[in-house]
Amino acid sequence: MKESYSFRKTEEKWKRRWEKERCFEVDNNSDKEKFYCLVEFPYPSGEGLHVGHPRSYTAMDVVARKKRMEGFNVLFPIGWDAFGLPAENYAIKTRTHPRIATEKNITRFRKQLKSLGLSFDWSREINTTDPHYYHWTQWIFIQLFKNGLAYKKSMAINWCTSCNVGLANEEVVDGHCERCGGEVIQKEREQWMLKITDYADKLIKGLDTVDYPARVKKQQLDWIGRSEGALITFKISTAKHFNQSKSMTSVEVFTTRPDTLFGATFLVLSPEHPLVKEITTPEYEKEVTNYKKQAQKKTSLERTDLQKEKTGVFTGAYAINPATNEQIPIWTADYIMMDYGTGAIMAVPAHDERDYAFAKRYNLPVREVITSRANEDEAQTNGGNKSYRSVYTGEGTIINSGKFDGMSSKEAQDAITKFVKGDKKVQYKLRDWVFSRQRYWGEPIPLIFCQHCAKEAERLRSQKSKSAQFSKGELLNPGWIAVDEKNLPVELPNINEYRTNKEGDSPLASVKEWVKTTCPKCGGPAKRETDTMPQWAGSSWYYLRYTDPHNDKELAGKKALKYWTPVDWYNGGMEHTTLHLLYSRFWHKFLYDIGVVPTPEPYTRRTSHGLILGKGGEKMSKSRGNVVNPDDMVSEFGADAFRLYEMFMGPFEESIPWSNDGIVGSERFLNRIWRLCERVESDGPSDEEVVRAMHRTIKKVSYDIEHVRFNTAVSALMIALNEMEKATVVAMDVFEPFVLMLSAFAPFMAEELWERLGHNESLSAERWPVYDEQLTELNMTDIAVQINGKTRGVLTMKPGTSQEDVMSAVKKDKKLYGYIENTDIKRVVFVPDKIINYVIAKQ
Ligand code: ANZ
Ligand code: ZN
Repeated sequence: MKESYSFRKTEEKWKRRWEKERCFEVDNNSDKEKFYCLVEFPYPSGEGLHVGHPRSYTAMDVVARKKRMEGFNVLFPIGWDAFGLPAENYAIKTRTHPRIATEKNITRFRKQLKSLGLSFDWSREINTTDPHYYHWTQWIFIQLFKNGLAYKKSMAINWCTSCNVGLANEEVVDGHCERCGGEVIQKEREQWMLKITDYADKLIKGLDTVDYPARVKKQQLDWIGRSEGALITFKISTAKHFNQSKSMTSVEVFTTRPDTLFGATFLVLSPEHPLVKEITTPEYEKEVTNYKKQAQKKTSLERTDLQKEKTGVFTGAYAINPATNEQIPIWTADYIMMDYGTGAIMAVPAHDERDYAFAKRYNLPVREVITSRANEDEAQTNGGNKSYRSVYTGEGTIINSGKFDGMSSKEAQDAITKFVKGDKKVQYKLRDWVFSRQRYWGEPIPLIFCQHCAKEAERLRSQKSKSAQFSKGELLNPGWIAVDEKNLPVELPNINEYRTNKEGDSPLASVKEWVKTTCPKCGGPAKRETDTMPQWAGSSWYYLRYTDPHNDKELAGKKALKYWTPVDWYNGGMEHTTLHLLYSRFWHKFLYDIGVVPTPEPYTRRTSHGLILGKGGEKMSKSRGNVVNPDDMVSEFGADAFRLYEMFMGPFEESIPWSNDGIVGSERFLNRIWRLCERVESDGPSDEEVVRAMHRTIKKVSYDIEHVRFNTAVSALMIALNEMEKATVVAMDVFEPFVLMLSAFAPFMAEELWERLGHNESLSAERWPVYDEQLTELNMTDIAVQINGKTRGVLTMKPGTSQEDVMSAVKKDKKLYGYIENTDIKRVVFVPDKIINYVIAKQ
């Protein structure tokens, strides 16, 4: 009955059976303990699946399959993050509705994923562009709006000149659009913003309660960028000379080092700071105006780069240092950004690198106000000559600061802030989330503008009265009224011109009959918001929808959320650490605060996979011609070999180049297993050695899967196969557990083998093998090595090792061999497994 393995037949057969028997569909009502295992759902692009996708999916499939066999009720869902620019750009070119292209792409992706034998619960498939889904995306937005977390703001936004779309800072890479590479300029526009900054501290604190890799936590912390400091006010001493308006009599700076205030020898304003125009004296006007124009052309990266030479110009105006009462000059320089702190700084060249470089260049005074022992020592070794070889930015003791001299710089922070009546202030790098897109293929923002209600809201707002009639958001944004929740979803109307107009309005603005509506509040004539949401919206809460995907009353039922959330294990790319992960944690925390979800964090554990690179180690891309198509791999080598190779290719978290030899190796491994099956005896036991080897394998594979070491788990299976091949008797007692473990990685072949071993049911319902700790211990014995009856050392050897083999082991041991080298051995006494005694002639 020698029959070579046909992966094609086997894969077709089991795909059909799993589907027919609904092996991987899960019930929300179960007594079993739950395990929620999540992968980042894909954007169904026109290119189809990339070999990078299955790395994450297969790994989580291995976990899901193991957990299921361990008796957990496992939720392992999949869906489509399907709003996005490629489908829209395609629509602009061809005038086909993006839905059509999207549906076609989804059909292809679905087929590809199914061919890989991933044990997703397909009954829970979701699609962010489905009105049944975005109904709830819009609903969440309305809750954010009603709670005052959404506001409209006119701002200079990043504008991609080629997509004609506003971009979030994150979507701009080196002054170019992250998606299309087009040039990005600044454009003034009204945008909906989400106040993620209100959640900055919660987002930081929550990190203590979750199991994320250290580098992921660090990236989130850096992105939020919390700084404690102070706001300090400087009077402008020259103001009275040319204008008396109150706003320009002083300037506020943000500093993290108020302890250095006595060393502040000049002020610097960002070129965009509104005061620059007002305070600049006539003789410096031309220079300042020119400088502002130059600054506009630079990206923020160019401006803040520490290596770049600092430039700036004097405004002609002066301020008073509130600590020293000295008059100090006010400059404007582009290394100061308008969107951080107050857009103005006190420059302390003695203790800040950038200020120092600036002061040296423009010959401004440097006054040292902090000293440290280390600094002094350094000066000593320099022949006592205290020159500024470097700027001392650390903590130390206050000097040159009047009554604060001698105080530690730490203490002086508060003391000096108080002395000048400054305010303590916490500052974040995190910005509010620009939530508007002037695009068609996104969720319509479910708001309506009403002139009539605008007046009423303004009136209530100016009286500062709370209103039962208007929500927080409606008072914050007079005239903007939330769509009645009963009327959700606000569906995208059908159109055939997908371009933004010249003003940069969304294509929806041209659909007059859609825009025209009535106010949900007063019934008067009103207009719909025509901006749509960014692509990040749908993915900010999708993991909640999977728990109850067909619910049309709520985003998900309370019971389902209580049972399934939080997600136990979420794997995704490092590129999503700062945006997607932060956005979804923000929405989740908000939903927790309003009582919609039962836990404060969405994901208990997060892991990240590395990229799969092209053959030479370069990024895979069409233009390099190094893209590996998973379909080709599956049809040539089979899905199991493909999966095994993706897991075996290297440490999961590292980027690894693809190699076809590697997948050939996986195929060979599978064929060896198939051949071995033929000599498996139904009655055991197998050789003791191989039984022990299998227990060790179970231990290692189980541990490695939990610890993201999929590659070493596969190599443990390979070692186990070698052991089985060497054994004289291989029976069911070792082969069955082997097949069960294999099923996590190569489920098709494992099912087929399981059937050949005489089982009728799919092995997905079987139990994950367990090991006996004692049997995992290496079976060894200690042999005492004696010289004339005196023990000189011990050798650890397998039981039953012959005298000859023990003697050659002694010879290989330098120390032991030293005792018998060049001696006259009279005889050797050997007690198997216990003692070897060399009787030598006395010298
Ligand atoms: C005086 C000072 C003295 C400062 C000193 C530092 C060292 P982080 O930690 O990033 O929050 N700063 C404030 N606003 C700025 C802006 N809009 N653009 C560029 N720089 C700005 O940094 C806070 C420090 O960065 C602030 O503290 C300020 O310089 C500068 F020995 O004030 B510091
Ligand atoms: Zn109204």
